Amino acid sequence: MTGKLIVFEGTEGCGKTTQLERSRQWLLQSRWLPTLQQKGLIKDLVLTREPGGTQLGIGIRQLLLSPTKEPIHDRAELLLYAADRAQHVERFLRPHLEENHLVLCDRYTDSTIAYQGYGRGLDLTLIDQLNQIATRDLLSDLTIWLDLDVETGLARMQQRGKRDRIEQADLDFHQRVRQGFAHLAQTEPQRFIQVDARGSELQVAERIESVLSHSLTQWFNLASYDVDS
Ligand code: T5A
Repeated sequence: MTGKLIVFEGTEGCGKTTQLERSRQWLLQSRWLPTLQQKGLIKDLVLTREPGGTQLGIGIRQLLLSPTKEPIHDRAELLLYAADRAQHVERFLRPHLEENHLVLCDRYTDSTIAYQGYGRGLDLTLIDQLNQIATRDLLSDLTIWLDLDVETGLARMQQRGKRDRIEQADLDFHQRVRQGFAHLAQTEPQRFIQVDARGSELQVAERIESVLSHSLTQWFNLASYDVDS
């Protein structure tokens, strides 16, 4: 696999979708992407998300996030996220990574550990096994965890309007999810990087850019003067 998979994670309203788009713009404008392309290291940049990165996934996303009359059982929820991921890995992620793409993805396996594992309390070993089945061991190369207190994030979502089924869960649930991400940052500090998501969009973007520059330089063995930023 020659491309790189960069994932953005965090609790509700932490700003991942906003920052994913800002990172895309920065990679283009800072000349990181053109430089990597000129050197034949990367073919192109693509953006995607979970759930909902494929046609099948769009349907699954609807099932998962729309408020329902019949409560969705926690194990059914877990399996729906796994089904979305299996399709996404085989139909989108692997093909793009095999063709040398830089892939920016809004959520991936760590969300299942945090939400279904820490949030819902499902067995973490079972979740690891399911993630392995769904991904055939495709891990992210880098995960950027935008860490924000859950009250601020939920208030942002409230301001934006109607909240989806998972956002409607109680505050304790979201606190446990944040603890799940904190645990991942402690246990996998090379792959799972905590970024302070407080402050303005610009301030957060600059923190992310510094993490991205560091990883890209390492992966592609570049010196800073190689990139005309
Ligand atoms: N899920 C997902 C699981 O339970 N298990 C899994 O395995 C997976 C893959 C997915 C849901 O599914 C769950 C997690 C989620 O509940 P989603 O689309 O990822 O759904 O849902 P959200 O996390 O809710 O994503 P959103 O796009 O809705 O929110 P973001 O990405 O956190 O935040 P963003 O960028 O949209 O910003 C939210 C608001 O804040 C403002 C923005 O303008 C926007 O209004 N904002 C800021 N305001 C002030 N200062 C800043 N720095 C700001 N940055 C953004």
